Amino acid sequence: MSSHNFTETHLAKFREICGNNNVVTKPELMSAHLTDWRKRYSGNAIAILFPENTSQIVAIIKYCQHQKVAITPQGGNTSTCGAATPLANHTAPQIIINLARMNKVIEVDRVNSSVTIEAGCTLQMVQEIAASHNLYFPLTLASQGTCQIGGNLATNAGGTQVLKYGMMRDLTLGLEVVLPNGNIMQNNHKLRKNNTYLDLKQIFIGSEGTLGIITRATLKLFPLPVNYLTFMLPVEKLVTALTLLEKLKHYYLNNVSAFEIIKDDSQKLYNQQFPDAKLPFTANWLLLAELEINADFNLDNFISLLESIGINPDDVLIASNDKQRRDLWLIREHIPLAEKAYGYAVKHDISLPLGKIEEFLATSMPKLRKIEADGYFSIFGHLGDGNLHYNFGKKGASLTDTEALEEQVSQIVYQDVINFGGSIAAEHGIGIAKKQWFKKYTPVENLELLQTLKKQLDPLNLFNPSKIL
Ligand code: FAD
Ligand code: S2G
Ligand code: ZN
Repeated sequence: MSSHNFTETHLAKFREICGNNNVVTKPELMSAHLTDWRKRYSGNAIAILFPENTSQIVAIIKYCQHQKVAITPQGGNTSTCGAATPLANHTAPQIIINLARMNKVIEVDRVNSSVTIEAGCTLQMVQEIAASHNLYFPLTLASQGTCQIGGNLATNAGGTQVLKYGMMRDLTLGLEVVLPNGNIMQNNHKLRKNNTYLDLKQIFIGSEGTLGIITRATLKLFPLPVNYLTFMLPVEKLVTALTLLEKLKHYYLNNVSAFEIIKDDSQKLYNQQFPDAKLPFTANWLLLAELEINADFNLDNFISLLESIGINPDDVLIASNDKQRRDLWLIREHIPLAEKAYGYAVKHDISLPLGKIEEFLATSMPKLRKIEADGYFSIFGHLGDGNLHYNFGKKGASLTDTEALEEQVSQIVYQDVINFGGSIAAEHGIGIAKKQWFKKYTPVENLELLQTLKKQLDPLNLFNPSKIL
């Protein structure tokens, strides 16, 4: 049979399983799903499937196993490392399975402080559902309107509230996963304690679509914060910010919920791309931090804490109402958008022990400057977690320029990160973008164990083939 007929046979089967209107083949409807958010990677697929329930996914996967059709699971397609993009001219036929039509909220259990949802719910939907029950789901990403909980789980997403609430891994109680052999891994409980041997859900959190499809989850909910103290502060040296962080954590314990920084070059890009939304001030670093506070918060104590480490309270911009608080957060959320609007950059999502960050920057920046004298350093991110988005761009570089730069720059950055005991992938995952560096810097024993696990679960290598490993 010709490959065209094979395709027609596959499509007919997929339509039979999940209905005509849930099998998309029109190029104009497929295109947005075939390239990544940064427009760095693109691939092809014979169709995009939007199954409506777990049993349809089981039937699709069993058929794909039998016919050796590769599968790229997809959520909101906001991956920044090409993890949700099918490969270009892959030998076997491939499909995308997008969970968008599996977006039911199954249960909000107030007493248990948990919510059970289908994986296709967007992060924003879960945040809103929690708030409607006067509860809080703390995962906060600038992509929250689009990204799905399934993708957040498969990438173990982080974001701006990790400092207090942890990453997706820490926010999850239970998971339902359809395995590559079509079996359903039942682990979708709502218990905070369930110590029955290995915690299977943790194998799939961060698996980036390579070990099966996450179809349901039960997530932790938290008390809705009563109020916030949100402030922006210009700092010359990161050590000032880190000293402040230590003081705040000591005094306010676990209520320091966000601690973000923005470097001067990122501020310039922001001012250039969003001229009418001017920054309140510019400095070597801008710190945007937030405390969760309640009625007994005393502003004078906060001011004297600042003064105790030599910070002039007049330099601090404190949000006096919710609108000002939102405006400060919008600045932070728009930094990646400003970068994207400006052009391509060699991007890194790295983490380091907090005490090593300044030394790392002092070591790596001069080397990069040597490669590209007028390159810009757009550095921003989650300082409280030691997680920097460390992006190096050449003014107005094209994609090919950037790709040429990438090899040299990333080699320097990642080697220095490793030398300082850091990670080359703090929260975004590996995908395609970091595959070579992941292989280079992961101990061979670990790689062998990961490959054994992958081969056991997906012997035909049909799930997100050629990503990560
Ligand atoms: P997709 O991009 O669709 O897929 C991501 C990976 O998950 C792929 O490997 C895919 O195969 C797999 N996958 C998707 N759904 C499933 C499923 N149901 N079962 C199994 N595998 C699945 N990330 C952070 O961690 N912190 C941030 O602060 C942050 N900020 C961002 C800001 C912007 C503006 C953008 C564009 C992205 C940002 N991201 C951030 C990256 C991205 O939003 C996250 O990685 C997010 O979790 C991806 O979710 P998604 O639904 O878009 O997944
Ligand atoms: C963030 C966004 C993705 C990027 O805003 O914290 O994770 O552009 C990033 O690096
Ligand atoms: Zn981030």
